[in-house]
Amino acid sequence: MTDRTTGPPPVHPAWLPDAAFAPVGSRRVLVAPGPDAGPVGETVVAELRRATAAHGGALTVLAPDDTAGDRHHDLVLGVVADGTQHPEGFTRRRSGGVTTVVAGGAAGLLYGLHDVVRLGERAFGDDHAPVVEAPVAPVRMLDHWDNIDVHPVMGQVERGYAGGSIFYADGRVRDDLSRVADYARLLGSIGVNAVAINNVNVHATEARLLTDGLADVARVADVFRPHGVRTYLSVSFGSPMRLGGLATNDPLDPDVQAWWAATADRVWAAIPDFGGFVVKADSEGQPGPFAYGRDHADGANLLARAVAPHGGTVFWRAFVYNHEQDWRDRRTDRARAAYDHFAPLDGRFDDNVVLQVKYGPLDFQVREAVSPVIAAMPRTRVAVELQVTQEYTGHQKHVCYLGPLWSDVLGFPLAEDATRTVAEIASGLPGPRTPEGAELQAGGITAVSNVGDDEFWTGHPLAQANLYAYGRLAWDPSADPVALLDEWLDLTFPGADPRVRETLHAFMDGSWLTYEKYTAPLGVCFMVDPLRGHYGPNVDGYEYSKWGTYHFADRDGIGVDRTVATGTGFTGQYQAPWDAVYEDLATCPDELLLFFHHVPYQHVLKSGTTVIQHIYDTRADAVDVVESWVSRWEALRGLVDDRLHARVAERLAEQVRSATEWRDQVRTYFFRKSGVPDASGRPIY
Ligand code: GCV
Repeated sequence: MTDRTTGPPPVHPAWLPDAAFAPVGSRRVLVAPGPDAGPVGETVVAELRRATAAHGGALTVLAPDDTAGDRHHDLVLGVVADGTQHPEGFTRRRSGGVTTVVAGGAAGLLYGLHDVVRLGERAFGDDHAPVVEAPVAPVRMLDHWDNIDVHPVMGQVERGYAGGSIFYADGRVRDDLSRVADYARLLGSIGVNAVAINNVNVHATEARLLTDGLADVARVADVFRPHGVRTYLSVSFGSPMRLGGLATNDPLDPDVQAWWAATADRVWAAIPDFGGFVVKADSEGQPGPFAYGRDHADGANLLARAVAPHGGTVFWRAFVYNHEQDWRDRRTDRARAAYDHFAPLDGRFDDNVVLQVKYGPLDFQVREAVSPVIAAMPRTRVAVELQVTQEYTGHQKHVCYLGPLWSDVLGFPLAEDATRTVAEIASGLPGPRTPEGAELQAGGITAVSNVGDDEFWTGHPLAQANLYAYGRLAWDPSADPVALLDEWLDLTFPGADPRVRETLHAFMDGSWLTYEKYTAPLGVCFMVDPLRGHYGPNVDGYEYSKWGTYHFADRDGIGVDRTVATGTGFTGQYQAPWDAVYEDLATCPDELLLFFHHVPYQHVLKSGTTVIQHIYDTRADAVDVVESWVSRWEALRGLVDDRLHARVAERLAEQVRSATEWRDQVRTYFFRKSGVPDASGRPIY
C-alpha cells in the first residue's frame, strides 16, 4: 500500500492523520480566537485552515472587532474570556444544526477543537445539552529521559525504546526541530501542557542546558508554546559546583542561593514562560542535600525560592532510597524509603514545590501497591508519576496497553477512609470526607515519555496508544481506558475495515493483564533481567543484588512480608482502611498478595487456586493468548499500512518468543524450588 521511492520514510502521523479531520474539514467553520489568541490561537486557526483546505469545507476567521454576519456555519468555535469557563476548558453544545465550542482561553479553544475532531461525525448529530469539559489536573506533564550525548550503557534516551532523541543529535540540540513540532502538536491535541526535555539523571553535557544552552532551550520552548505546552528542564542539585565553580552545593549557603537566583533570572530572561525545574536528588547517585546534613525540604526550597519571582515551579522527585543495600539485611525495605524520608517533611515545602511521587513504592512495576506517600502529605503539593515508556512492561516490543493500569492507580481511593482518590489528591480536589475548610493543594500528573526519532514514534506502533491514553487520562482520570483505546483506534485508523478495530481492540484491551500473567506473579515485582535493561525473565536477577528488590522465594514459599506484625512494617504507612486490608492475609487482594506477604506455595488464593498452581496456569494461559494474536494480525495484512503491518508483525513474533521464555523459566524455576507438580500436566523443564 505504501508508495515510496528514496529517502527516509515519512513520519507516521500517529492519531492525527489528515483523514481524522474530515468531519470538521468538510464543513463550514467559523472561529473567533479573540483578542488574546496568541500563538495557541494561531495554531487553532492553522489546524482549521489545513483541515478545511484538505476536505472541501470553508473557514471564516473572525477578527476581534468583526461580528459573525448572517452566514450559516456548521461549527462555531470561540473564546469567551469572561471567567465563566475554566481557562483551559470549554463548553460544547449542538443546537439548531450548529455545533458550538466556547472556550475560556486559547488553550481551551485548542482542546475544544480536538474534542470535536475526536467525536467526528457524532459532533454534528442531534442537538444536545451543553457538555462542559475542563482538565482535572492543572499540570499534565511528560518527562523525557533524553541525553544529548549517547550514554555508553543507557543509549541516548534512558529507558527509551524508540530510537534516538527527537531533541538532540550530534552532541547538541537539533537545528531542525520539525519532529519536536509534530510531537508538540500531538501533545496539544491530548491536553498535555508541560514537558521536561532532558534526563533526570543529569550528565555533564546536559547540565549545561541550564547555562550555555539556554538559547537552544528557548528554541525548543518556541516550538512547544503554540501547542499550549510549557518547557521545563531537569537540573542537577550539584549545579553550583559543577557549573558555577562554587565550593559547595549546600542549600543554606548564601553563595549557593545567589547562584541559583542568578541562574533562574537568566533562564526566565531567555524564556519568559519557562515552567521550572525537575530534580532527582540523593537518588541513585545524583547529588543532593544529604551530603550537607540538610533535608529535602531545605533542598527543594533552595530552588523554589530562586524560581518563585518568575512564577516557576520545582518538581522534586521522591524517588529516594538506598541503592547500595546489602541483600542479607532483611530489615531494610526499599518500599518504605520515600515515606520515611518525606512524610515527616509535610508542611515544610514552599508553595511552588511539587513533590513528584512514583505511583508505586518500588519502580513502575507491572503490578505494585499504590504509594502511601501520595496520601501522607496533605500540606504538600503532590504529583503522581507514571511511566509511559515500557521499561518494565516489555520495552515496546510487547503489546501492553497501560491505560487500565493508570486508570486503576488514578482512581484508587487512597486517602480519607478510602474516599479520596490519587487523582483527586494530585489535582487538589476534595473527596467526600475532606474536612471543611481544608486547604487542598494541586500538584499534577506526570509521566515518562515513550517517544524517539523512530518513524512510528514509539518503536512498537501500538505503543502510541499509551501516549494517547496518558494525555487523555491526565485530562480526565475518570475516563474509561477501554473507551480511550477505541478513541485512539478510530483516530489512528480512520475509515479502516472494521476488522482492524475489532482485532486491535481485542489484543490491546487486556494486554496489560496478559503481560502481568506471564511475568512476575501476584505483585512480587521484578524478576526481570538486569543485564538486558529489565527485559526478559531472570527470576533471581535482582535477588542477591544491592537494589532492594527481592522476592525471597525458598523451597516453602515466596513473597515479601511487609506487615507490621511480623515484617518490615510497610503496611503501617497506609491510611485506614488500607493499612488493615493489606496487613491481613484474609483481606489482602490476590493481585498484591506477594507484595505484602510471604506465603507457602500451597496458600489458597481468593480465586480458589493455590499460589503455585496460579503461577503455573496463568503463565501458560497468557502465552496461549499472545500466540493467538499472530494469526489475527496476519489476517489484517493489506488492511493497514504495509510498513506498520510489518513492524507490528516483527514485534509480535518477538513477544511470543519472549513470553514463552518467561513462561518456561518461571514455571520451571518454581517447580524446581517447590517440588510441587503442575496439576495441569503441562510441560516443565
Ligand atoms: C532515570 C529507574 C530506572 C532508571 C531511572 C530511575 C528514575 O531506576 O531504571 O533508569 O533513571 O528509575 O526514575 O530516576
